[in-house]
Amino acid sequence: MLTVFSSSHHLHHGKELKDGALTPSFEEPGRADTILRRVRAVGLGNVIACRPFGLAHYIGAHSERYVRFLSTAWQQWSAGGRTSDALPLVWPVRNMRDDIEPSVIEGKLGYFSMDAGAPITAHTWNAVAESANLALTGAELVLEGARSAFALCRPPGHHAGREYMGGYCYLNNAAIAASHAIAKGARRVAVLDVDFHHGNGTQDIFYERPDVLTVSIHGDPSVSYPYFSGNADERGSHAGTGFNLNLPLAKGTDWAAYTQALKLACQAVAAHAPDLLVVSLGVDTFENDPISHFQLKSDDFSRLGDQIASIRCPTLFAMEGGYMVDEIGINAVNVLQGFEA
Ligand code: SP5
Ligand code: ZN
Repeated sequence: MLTVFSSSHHLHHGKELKDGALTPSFEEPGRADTILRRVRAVGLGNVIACRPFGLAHYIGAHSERYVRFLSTAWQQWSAGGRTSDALPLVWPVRNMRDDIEPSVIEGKLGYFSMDAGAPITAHTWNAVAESANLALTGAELVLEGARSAFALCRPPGHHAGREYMGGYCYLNNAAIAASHAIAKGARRVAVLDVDFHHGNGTQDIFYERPDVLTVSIHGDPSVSYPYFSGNADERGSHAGTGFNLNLPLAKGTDWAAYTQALKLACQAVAAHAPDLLVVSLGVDTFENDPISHFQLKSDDFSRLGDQIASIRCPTLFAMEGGYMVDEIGINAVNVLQGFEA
């Protein structure tokens, strides 16, 4: 399997609030570097650079005004001389005006975010755009006939909605890849999200569409981030009704319980008969993940890859979360090797 990688991800490492203190984000450069080392160590296949894409390729999955905000946010934030990370501090909630985009950056940050977990630094946009380009490149490789490809995306994407960032995510790499596949002639696409956290952004982007099936297995939102999305009764709306499947699981879920949900997920994907499957590959389901609460072991990730392969569909893996950096390479690549075995 080819891996698509860019060292541009080093341009981004922001800060997040942890127990009330601003500290370096769990979503850090060592994550992608560790995975790349493992890809090379096991000889998964060649590592290639991404093809050139531009802003127009991000619109569709996202709105034009959101892409404009993201690509210019640092410039506006730093114009007055600020050098610290740009972070939102106010959001439109129930009964407030969410239909008027504020004209100043302090307002825009809240308008286009779901939380304060997506810090914008001086070169964040470069890393974000390149991460999406990795997924776009991977999608093209699979559409051109490869059985599978691995987009080693960083920053991740699945919490980013049509018009918002959050949860370490800015552009939704998997959704951008899925949209590109449809634009290139795919009739149906499925996104299977196995990150510990609900793929709320991907759900948001395709919620009213029947051509892109979205399936997510994740920690029950009553006790797990992102809290406000990911319940089983969110099934899609309008023409998309029945084309979103959420499989929330309890804290402490181990492989025995996980594999049952995964079976249902794979059945739903297979029934959709997609021309392309995009896997949002988070390995924060690992037992030692510092911010998540499932109990998968490193060997379970090989089984996960094997089960995904049994769908028998051209598959793009796009990297999402996973914060136990020491073992992120083993766990992520175990999925890919399990898929190929
Ligand atoms: C892509 C992805 O996996 N995003 C996850 C975003 C999670 N954001 C909430 C993090 C909460 C961290 N709490 C730290 C507790 C440490 N004891
Ligand atoms: Zn996650």
